[in-house]
Amino acid sequence: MGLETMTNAERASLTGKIDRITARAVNAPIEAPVKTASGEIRQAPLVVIDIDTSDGIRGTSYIFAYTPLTLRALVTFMEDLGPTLIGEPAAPASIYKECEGRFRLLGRQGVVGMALSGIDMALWDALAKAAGVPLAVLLGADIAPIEAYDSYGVVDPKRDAKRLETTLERGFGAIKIKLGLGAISDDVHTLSELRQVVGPEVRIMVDYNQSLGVTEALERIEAITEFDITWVEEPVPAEDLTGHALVREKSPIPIQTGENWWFPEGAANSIAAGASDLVMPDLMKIGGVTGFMRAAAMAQAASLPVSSHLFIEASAHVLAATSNIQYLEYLDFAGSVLKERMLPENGRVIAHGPGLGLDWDEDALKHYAA
Ligand code: SMN
Ligand code: MG
Repeated sequence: MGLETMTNAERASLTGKIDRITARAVNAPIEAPVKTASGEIRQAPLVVIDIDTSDGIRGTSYIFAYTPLTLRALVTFMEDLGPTLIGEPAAPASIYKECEGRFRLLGRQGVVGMALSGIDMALWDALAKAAGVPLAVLLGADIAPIEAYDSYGVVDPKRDAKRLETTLERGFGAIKIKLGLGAISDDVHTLSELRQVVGPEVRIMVDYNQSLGVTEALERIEAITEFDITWVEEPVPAEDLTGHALVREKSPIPIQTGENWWFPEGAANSIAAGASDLVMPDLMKIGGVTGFMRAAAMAQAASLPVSSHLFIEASAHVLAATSNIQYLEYLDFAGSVLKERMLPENGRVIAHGPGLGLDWDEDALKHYAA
């Protein structure tokens, strides 16, 4: 059937139309709590999204709710939004554009943006499955190993020695830890011990999770510079772009931000403000695969290396299709409810498919249902 004989709906999508959108809430266990200067994550409240299309394809994704308190809101919103999309072509860029218009007055931050990003990821999963390829291949990329860093919360190098040993055995060449919970002397002590455990070659990144003001951030950065730190992440509140830029201006260590950008517009504002040296969009806040690829293009144009945030499976696909990449953040939140956890090989991860490569363990999803 040639293009001229297709109806608009057929032309718009490889997978037919959206037949059904379902959302399931789970509280998935994680390997270890993630303690940060701005709160602690002890489990992974997730919403698993399934989109069934008229061509019999099921696209699936998940979003991370941060706290169980948002699970019901996310599921309810998706249960109300889903029926309004039934019959639309299962075409992610078109749905992205349509929902941009629909939520223009409300704005797409928070629950709305999280849900729309999850729907986008599930639609791209469906599209790649329809083409019978991993998403990275559909995005035009060759599947190659991507360097990852092992992402921790607040660490006590002595108490966590076993875990750190496993990190090194898995071949990670980089580790991220959280700082800022205690005094500057605590940051220095932690890094001094960590450097002794991992040695001089392993790269160390630190994440203050938005907990500081500009002055204190610069004081803490000065105190930790001796430990050869690869980046300082979100030293000040995410939305304080001026504050990020002021720290960046004086910091001898590169500043990293992006996990809290909402949609490509958030990326554009941060890049325009010169807020950071490095960027790490979060697939769930940046607008899914569609939003990530657009934000990554902006970063490349501004010569800012791109890393990912959470969502290790989908991030492996979008980073494979991004030119100026730095690291995939290895912090596995969905592994306990997947048939197979995505594991690193020699400190690298490889995207697998078809689609995003998410194969749910239905028994585990039922067991951990919220
Ligand atoms: C982080 C944020 C939210 C949940 C877990 C971890 C952290 C990171 O900011 O960069 O990993
Ligand atoms: Mg962070």
